[in-house]
Amino acid sequence: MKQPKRYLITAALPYANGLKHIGHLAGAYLPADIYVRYLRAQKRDVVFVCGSDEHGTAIPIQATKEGTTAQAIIDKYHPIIEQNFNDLGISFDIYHRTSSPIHHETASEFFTALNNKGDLITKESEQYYDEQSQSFLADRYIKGTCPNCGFQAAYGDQCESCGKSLSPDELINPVSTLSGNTPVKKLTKHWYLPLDRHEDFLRKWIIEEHGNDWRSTVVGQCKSWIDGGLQPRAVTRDLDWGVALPNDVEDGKGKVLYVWFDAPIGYISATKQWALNTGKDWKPYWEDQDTKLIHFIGKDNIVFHCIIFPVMLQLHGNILPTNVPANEFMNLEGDKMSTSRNWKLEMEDYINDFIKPENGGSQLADTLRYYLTAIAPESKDSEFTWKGFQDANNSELVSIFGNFINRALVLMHKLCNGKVPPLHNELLDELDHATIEAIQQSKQKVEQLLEDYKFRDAQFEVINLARIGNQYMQKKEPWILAKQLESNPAAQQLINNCLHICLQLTANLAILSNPFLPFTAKKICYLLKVVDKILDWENAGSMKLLSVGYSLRAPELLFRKIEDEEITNQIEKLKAAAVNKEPIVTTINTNNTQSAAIADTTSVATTESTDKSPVKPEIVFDDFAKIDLKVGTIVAAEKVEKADKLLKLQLDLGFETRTIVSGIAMHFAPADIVGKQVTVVCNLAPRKMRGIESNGMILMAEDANGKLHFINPEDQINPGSGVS
Ligand code: B3M
Ligand code: ZN
Repeated sequence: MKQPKRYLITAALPYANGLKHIGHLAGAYLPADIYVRYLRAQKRDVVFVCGSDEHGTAIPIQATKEGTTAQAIIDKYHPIIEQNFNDLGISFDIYHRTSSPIHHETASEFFTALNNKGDLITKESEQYYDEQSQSFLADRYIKGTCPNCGFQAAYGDQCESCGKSLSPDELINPVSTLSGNTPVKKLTKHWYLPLDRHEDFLRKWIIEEHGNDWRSTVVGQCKSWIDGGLQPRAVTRDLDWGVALPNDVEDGKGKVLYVWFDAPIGYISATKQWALNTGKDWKPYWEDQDTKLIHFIGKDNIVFHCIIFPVMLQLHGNILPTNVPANEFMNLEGDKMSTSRNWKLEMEDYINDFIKPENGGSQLADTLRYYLTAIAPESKDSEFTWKGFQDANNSELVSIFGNFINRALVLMHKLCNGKVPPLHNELLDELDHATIEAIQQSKQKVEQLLEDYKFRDAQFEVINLARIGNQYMQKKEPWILAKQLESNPAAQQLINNCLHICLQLTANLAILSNPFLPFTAKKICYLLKVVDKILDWENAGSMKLLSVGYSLRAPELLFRKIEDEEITNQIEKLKAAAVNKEPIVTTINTNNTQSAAIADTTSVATTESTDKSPVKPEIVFDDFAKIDLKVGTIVAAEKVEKADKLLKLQLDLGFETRTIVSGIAMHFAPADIVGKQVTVVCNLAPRKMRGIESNGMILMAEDANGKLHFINPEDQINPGSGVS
């Protein structure tokens, strides 16, 4: 196979609107990093770019939630995310920002180039406009009733209750989240990328050229997009946050590029910045056909990387991606990972709980890398469980990989004077030969799997070599041979052979594991007293990595055991932090408009976030007065089938008894709460949960550990009494 001249590897640019979780890590960054580390070890010319995606409505929306500005949000999250990646060994050559001037310039020029060539079309259309805040409303700023399921707080682009994608026009009773008013329709002009013009090109390029070498999940998704007929796609927005349209564009004032137009261009601007930093030329990476461009992403980004961006690249005269090895999703303990429901493990949390020096140090970064790769969702969704994490660590990394290397070093110190023993070729038996052969063949196997983006299988081959080493040592039993030394001095030669092979195998493990477990590989080099240069891929398979007579360091444990208690704590923490799906009342505050209280299922304060102000933004009395609070008595409670977290309650409100579904099942047994009084939000819009209509919400206090407590009148009072 002919090698390309250079590689450009990208990993999806994470939105700088919050911390990222291990689903993100497993989806894009970790496989990309493994691939890049492998290419670097191969001495290939490779650049690995990534950075924060700092535009789109996600950023100002988060700013509203945190009561601050969009700029403050990106300035807060960009460095944290970058540091988190670094702590987990993700080795970008540059972690850039789309808010940088070089990116704004690059994206703006890209737009101009396409626009001037007639590759974009313009259309006028009526869009929702908020007269009070005098702005057009992005999809996320409009809420209304979902036409599909009746959920009353669906967004203009998606219903979070039934998952259906929507357009703002489909919402029943749309409301602007900026003012709480009904928006009006107003004419506006936008620029579109006419994807329909490029169907033939896409079909040929994806289905014919790459139908066999790209993942079937990726090709399948593209095919269904193309078969469904491609539509012109708007690439501009009426928004005040993003890359402004160039000044000379007629009617472009007040408009910005759609975030999905500018974000992938972020790969190009990041490459430019990298080139500036290193004195290199960025152009061949995006213009020379002999560059292999690989986008690592999660499956929700496929259409952007396989259809929209390639069309843009093609029109702009850039190279196209060689492959887009998108991953499916990783679930967590039986449920989809979700930021809004706080059902996730953030990189930051893992780092604090496991990687901080007092908790285990960088080796524990490798443990996470190992487990995430072992369960990588390469062809279908997979599942992270804490038990699985513990097992992978304890029974594979500790018992197989770490144990083998540790025993090899201990025995070498004990039986060979702390030096690499010689190999007595004439005494090698079948098992020795088979083991040497396994070492030599591992390189080829791991290499082929990595070239095919099969990271899960590739890592399996590495651990398998350690397993072979373990079995080999177990069969050779050098410690038994040692006991025979007095009666049979020739036994020393057999001991030498065994440990020589085990030590060469150890050095090979360092090379082969390096892309996956970089901290471990480094530590093995330290123990073997060899320089990192040994990790060059071409050295894999060699039986001459350690010279005879070379003295090695005393062993140190590579991995520590993960205790049951740590696992139980993590599971408890996860459950305590999870947000039930019940609507809660949040206040959305905007700079120049009056606040409006609206039901929101996503903007929920989590028990753990330390980054929020202790008090929500100020509201006026009228806002508070809209909420009808009454005391209710729980007269019946039962579990909701197939929903761990939900209880179905009957609340006596004096004037009526009504059903409320509440996410408190993890905290209270139904029998224990019947008869108790609670405060009820009575005028919250009804909402269906698991097929049961919930008519209101009960209020509870939540302590720092996520435990819920009743807040009720000191003495029983008449149900239906007002709370104010
Ligand atoms: N920020 C979406 C995401 O994080 C988006 C990726 C951009 S890649 C150019 O899923
Ligand atoms: Zn719906």
